[in-house]
Amino acid sequence: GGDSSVALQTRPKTKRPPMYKVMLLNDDYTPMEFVVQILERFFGMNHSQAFEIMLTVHKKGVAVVGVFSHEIAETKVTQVMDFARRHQHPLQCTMEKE
Ligand code: NFA
Repeated sequence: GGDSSVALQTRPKTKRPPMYKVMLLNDDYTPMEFVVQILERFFGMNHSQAFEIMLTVHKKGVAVVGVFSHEIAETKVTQVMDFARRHQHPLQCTMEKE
């Protein structure tokens, strides 16, 4: 850093890998129970937790459904998008760095 392009290491590097929020987006067509099923199947929630998060997405438009490493987050997004497409529902799932 500075004028010399030498990094002055003032403290030990303990940087953790970035984590990614996985989010579900509301739409007008995907059945509520299908969203609940997704949250149970891919995010390990019980029915009560899943119903609560589904309602949050329904009412607020979006909700974080989990926080994962990049690789796991990508896998979750792909699993949800593939499952929704196979059932012909427009449900959208995205990820975003925390
Ligand atoms: N809004 C959808 C409905 O009324 C339910 C839904 C919830 C869809 C959460 C997507 C995400 N059928």
